[in-house]
Amino acid sequence: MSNRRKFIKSSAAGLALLAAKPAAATALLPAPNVRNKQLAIATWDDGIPANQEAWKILSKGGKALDAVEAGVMVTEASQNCCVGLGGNPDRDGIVTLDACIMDHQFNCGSVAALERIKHPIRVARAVMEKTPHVMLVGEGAQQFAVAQGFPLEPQQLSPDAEKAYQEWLKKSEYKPVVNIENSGNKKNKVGPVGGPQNHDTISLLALDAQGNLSGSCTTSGMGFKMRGRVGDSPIIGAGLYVDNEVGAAAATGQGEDVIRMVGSHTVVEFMRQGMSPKAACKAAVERVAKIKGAQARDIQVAFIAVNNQGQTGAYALQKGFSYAVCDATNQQQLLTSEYLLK
Ligand code: SD4
Repeated sequence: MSNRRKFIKSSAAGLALLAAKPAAATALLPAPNVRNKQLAIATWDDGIPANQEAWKILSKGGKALDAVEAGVMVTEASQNCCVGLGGNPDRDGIVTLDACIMDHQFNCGSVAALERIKHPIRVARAVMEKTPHVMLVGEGAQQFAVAQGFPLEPQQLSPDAEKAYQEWLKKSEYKPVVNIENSGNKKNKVGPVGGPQNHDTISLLALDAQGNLSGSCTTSGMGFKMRGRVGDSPIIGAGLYVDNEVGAAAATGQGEDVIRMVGSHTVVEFMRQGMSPKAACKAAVERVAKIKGAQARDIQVAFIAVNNQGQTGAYALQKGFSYAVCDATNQQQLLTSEYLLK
């Protein structure tokens, strides 16, 4: 057999293998005591409306996977938030979106540098469910989305993003400001984008009535990034990780520094060692601080986490990180995270 035929044959077999979903081993069964203890935890103030949408599914006994997708779709579509097509563009003036999703059986899907698609999280889920791959990027991701029936939106900045971009062009200086990636901070000369909320990412983790965990993360990325730049948000293990045997975690903040220490996976591994969700988030933040040294003051990194007992927690490098937790007793809870650098 020629090498080429051998390659085609073996890669076809490989694809079939990749397409097969991981078997539901006993280890993946949820802890029995978390059944019917549904909850959602999400980053930043926008976590509240996202959690509320997720709760509509969770409270009826629906799947965590459906809840985390539906929840962040609210944020992607919101005019008051910088997540999605209303976000700031890259240096060439083009909005590029990143998103990923992961379920309780290590199934995961991701898109990066996706243009002109309103709901990247839905495309990430389609990558997970309809391809043998985990991640599609750029033009290929867009081609896949169109083939799946997602409409191409106009290549056009929102009025706020256009204003911010024109302002940014005057100096063309790339300097993300802690907690203000896309905000109306005038000192930053970035200008107001998207109204009251000032973040360009949302991550949402959910526990469903069956005791299963899932997570999602979606972003327009850092405003005025280099063309082609991809942050942590669509990287499984960095922006998001779910292991039903242990828990789930997600990140927000300076993506490069989350990727460096594989943030969300690190949080889950700390929980595996017995740490509470908050302690695990704190240990991961301490690792970021150690790696960055004096430069840690120039960035924000924050994590949220839930363990498979239904306990939640969060921790941030700097002051100013908020997160929302929603369960049967309170669907509107907005909490202020503790932080490391005082
Ligand atoms: C990124 N982690 O692209 C994202 C930015 C973010 O709130 O979280 N903003 O690096």
